[in-house]
Amino acid sequence: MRRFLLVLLLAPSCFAAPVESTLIANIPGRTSVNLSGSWRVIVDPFSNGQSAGIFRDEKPRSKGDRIEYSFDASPVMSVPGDWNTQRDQLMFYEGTVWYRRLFKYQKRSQTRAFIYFGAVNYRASVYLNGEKVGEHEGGFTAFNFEVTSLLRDGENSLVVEVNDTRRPDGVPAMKFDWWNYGGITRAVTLVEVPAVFVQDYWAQLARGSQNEISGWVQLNGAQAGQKVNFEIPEAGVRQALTADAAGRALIHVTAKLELWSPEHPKLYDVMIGTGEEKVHDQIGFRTIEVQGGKILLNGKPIFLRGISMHEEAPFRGGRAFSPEDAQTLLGWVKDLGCNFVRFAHYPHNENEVRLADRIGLLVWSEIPVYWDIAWSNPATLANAQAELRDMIARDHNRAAIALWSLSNETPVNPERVTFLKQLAQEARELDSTRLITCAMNHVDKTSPDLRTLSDPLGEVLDVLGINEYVGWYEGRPEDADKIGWKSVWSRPIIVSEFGGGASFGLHGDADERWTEEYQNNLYEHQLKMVERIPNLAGMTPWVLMDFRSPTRLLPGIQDYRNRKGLISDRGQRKLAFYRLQEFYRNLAASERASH
Ligand code: GCB
Repeated sequence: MRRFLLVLLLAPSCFAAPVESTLIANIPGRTSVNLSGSWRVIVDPFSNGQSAGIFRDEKPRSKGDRIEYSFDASPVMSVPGDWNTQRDQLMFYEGTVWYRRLFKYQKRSQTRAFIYFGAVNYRASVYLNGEKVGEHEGGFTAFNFEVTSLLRDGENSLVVEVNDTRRPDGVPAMKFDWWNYGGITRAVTLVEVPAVFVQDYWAQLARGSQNEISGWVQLNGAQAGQKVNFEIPEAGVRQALTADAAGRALIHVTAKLELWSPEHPKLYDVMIGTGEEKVHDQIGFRTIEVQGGKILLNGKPIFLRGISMHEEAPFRGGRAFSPEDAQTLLGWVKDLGCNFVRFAHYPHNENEVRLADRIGLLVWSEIPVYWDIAWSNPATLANAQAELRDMIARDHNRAAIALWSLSNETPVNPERVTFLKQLAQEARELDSTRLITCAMNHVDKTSPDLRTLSDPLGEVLDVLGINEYVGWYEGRPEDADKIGWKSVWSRPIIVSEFGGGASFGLHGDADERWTEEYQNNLYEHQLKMVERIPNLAGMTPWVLMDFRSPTRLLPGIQDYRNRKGLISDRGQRKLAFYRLQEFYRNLAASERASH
């Protein structure tokens, strides 16, 4: 009894211990059945479906049977896709929606099957043929469950209960400046693998080296001694590896490689295979490190010409998920003259990250530890740890990813510092090759014209992100001319946000809020100020495109949209777009001239 009590008392810290990711890497490179398309949905505002047994997906067997739901008689919705923008009535809806997809399957011996979800916002409970398969919390990370033994020959019913109610212990919690798009927002896939399969792998340059690839392959279902091949044919790499009892085989190989960079986004075809399976991926190799106040890419200082963006679809609105959405959004980023993009404020879909790899954009990827969350709650920490782990697990082979960001604009208090320090340590344990950052917004106003960054969090970060809104939330754009900046940490700084709102097509004087001229003038003054920040290594102004937010209430101007976009949600470019474009193009030209 005593021992039991002790276990209970210790439970919170046990709960917070990191757990290995179970994600299957590289879904695009696997044999799979796409379960996207039309799903039947039942909107369940009072979450009555559990007691009604909706997950069983039953039909009355006789005319006297009482079954108070019917998927067959319910309307359909597209998956992937949020529910808010698929039905007018659901624009402001937060709650439960049940989804069902029927699919045919033919079982084969020696084949295992997993259901993989790109993302479901925010909680998902998954059932196959009436049996519970698993649960997941967190709206922007992928997850998978093995369903081999639950699959039937013939028709199968996959039911997902989705709930996007905001929660005080959630990540993010109760308040955030973006739309709480609910639903199965990324693709659903039935992945087929052999009994022993390549679950994950890691192949990147060892920290500080330009020719040593180090990493591992993680097999699932393997015995010690299982052979795995690791090949990069174009670089002449061919290694036969042997897995240990945990199914892990270590990669360590030297090769002469063309290094990946935004100007030369070289990707190699990499093959990882056992006798039964060959997994192909396209991987780039580069180093990213910090030296004093500089960020070095492949050993040379780089200035990160960036922009922040949400994962919101241009033109049609709603969550972006498709390769076409990614093409449009990142096409604009490229056109702006960027070599860098901040995926705010949560891990974006894999199409975006893979496209960044192909077209040469370095990426800041972030977990939604945003504003205030329950810093002292062990369950919240465990959830943030899981989101961090799964963000890293999905994208750790992408050369584009330069920075993992742990948080955005969090209040300075001891519980928050403890929480984020723990995440920083874990991020480093999970990935020693990338830089760790946070977007911070607390500065000491030592004198009216001097801002000092002294947030204690700075101590554990490689790169300091600063969000500042001089000229918008604070004073007038001209105030930027006299403001100087200091940091107590001699680390590279990225101005991770600055900006101001403008309604596309609204013109007026430069001192008239909401006009394109005001926004343009703000960029004019901000660009001069940020250049004076010591150790400035890059910037990602706020924000590429106008986006929906429930906190933006001004009729006629905002209409529930944050208007700080350089481009409207209809794709129209505002004056400030051209101002920043000119600034970035000049910067790039002078860098080329000095090389
Ligand atoms: C911020 C937040 C961002 C908001 C932005 C704004 O500081 O990081 O999520 O959308 O300001 O527009 O106020």
